[in-house]
Amino acid sequence: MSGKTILWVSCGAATLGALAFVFGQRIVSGKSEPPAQRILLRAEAGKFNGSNPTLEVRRGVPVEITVRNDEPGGIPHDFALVGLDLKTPKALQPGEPATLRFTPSRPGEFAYTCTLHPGLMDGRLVVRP
Ligand SMILES: [Cu+2]
Repeated sequence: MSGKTILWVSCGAATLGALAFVFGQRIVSGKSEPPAQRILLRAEAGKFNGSNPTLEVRRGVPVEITVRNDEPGGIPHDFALVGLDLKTPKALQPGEPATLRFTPSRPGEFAYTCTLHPGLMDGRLVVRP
């Protein structure tokens, strides 16, 4: 496989991951309530969604991040948004989900991680203005 092909394959996988997982918007009936920005992160094979994707959300719009441990073999994971002081209440055992809800009040970039596997499950959350 040439270097060019490898690059194309990894770009394709990253794009698919971003499309599949970053935005799942819910339609609500009331005009005053903005739709929540819903994100599903599956912890599997020591990564979130296969590639620790950059998550993009908008300031002032509620966010729901559901983290599910899909790791076979009894390895626990958690999820923390560094700098936003948000974390799953405990380590998640295989098959266990947890949902974090918050409304970002300022734009910026924040690191996310699994505190049990630092350096392996690290990514970024970007809050757009
Ligand atoms: Cu982990």
